[in-house]
Amino acid sequence: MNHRRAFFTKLSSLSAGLFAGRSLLAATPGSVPVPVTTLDVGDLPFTFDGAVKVFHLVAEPVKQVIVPGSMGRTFDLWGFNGSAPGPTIQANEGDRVRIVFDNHLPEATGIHWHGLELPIEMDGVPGIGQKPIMPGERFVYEFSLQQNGTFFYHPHMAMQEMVGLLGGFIIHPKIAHAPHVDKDYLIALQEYAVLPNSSIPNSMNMEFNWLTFNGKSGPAATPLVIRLGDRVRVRFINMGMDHHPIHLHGFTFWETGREGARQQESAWTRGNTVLVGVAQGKDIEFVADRVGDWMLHCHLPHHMMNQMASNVGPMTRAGRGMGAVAGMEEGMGMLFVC
Ligand SMILES: [Cu+2]
Repeated sequence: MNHRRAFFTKLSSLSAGLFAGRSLLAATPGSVPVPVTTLDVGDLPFTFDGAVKVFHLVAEPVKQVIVPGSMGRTFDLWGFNGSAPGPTIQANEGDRVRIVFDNHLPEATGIHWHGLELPIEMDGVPGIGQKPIMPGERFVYEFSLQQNGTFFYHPHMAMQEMVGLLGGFIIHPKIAHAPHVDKDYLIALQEYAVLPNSSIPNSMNMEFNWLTFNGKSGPAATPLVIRLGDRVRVRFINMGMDHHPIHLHGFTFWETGREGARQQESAWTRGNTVLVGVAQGKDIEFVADRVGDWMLHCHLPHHMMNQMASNVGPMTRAGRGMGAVAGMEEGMGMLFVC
């Protein structure tokens, strides 16, 4: 059995009655968009002030369990509202949103709404549209949403993104895109440079040895559980140092959207690997027409093996080499022990 700590998440396609046989182009005009699910993270709650949706976002140090258990890892990151990535903001095209932001970080920041068309004062770039938000300070963002699509939020201060500060921002269209999807998921891709005897990311490193899907690495990422016959959309967002070729086993998908825009159907492309570039979002859709536990993973070799940078050990090398959570002393240069 291969005990390599491969990064992956499983996509379980479960049999549940008859396969409906939906065609790819079957549309449901006027249907309401299904909510987006961000497994292992959840949504940022909101209240109403009149017609304004009010969210409360807090940037703060967090302890993020990347892989639980005695062989697992917990990282000291910066996140939002208790997790890294932060909770997903979901709203509708045409909404007015107010985001009350509190900076509980030990340094100044500003929150950028990546891809949103809004006034310069709301763009979240300290020193240009607004003053830096100092530790302990509050800043209130408020703007109207005139687009729909897959967006995200992150600080616009050097390297704060590389220690966890990212969150999804989904704007639903007034009428669901056709064809209707049964499941809609968001997966936030983040990567960290954390050596075996540390819990703090080195944001200046150029070798990022941990990749996370919604803050978890394999085998801890929660599977996407899908019924046989479901049409599924998966949205990826990437805020890291690498572009991630995300590969899906067993299915051929359509790439239907990219950051901030649904593509016209004539521009959709067919494939099984979607390259999610830095600062990009990509939407894919497919029909789950066969059962199984299907892999969904980044295909960069280092990103299939967490903590690849300085150790490959007994988990992959028949009892020799270094365990995935041992010290640096035992591990350097053990790649070709066999
Ligand atoms: Cu990758």
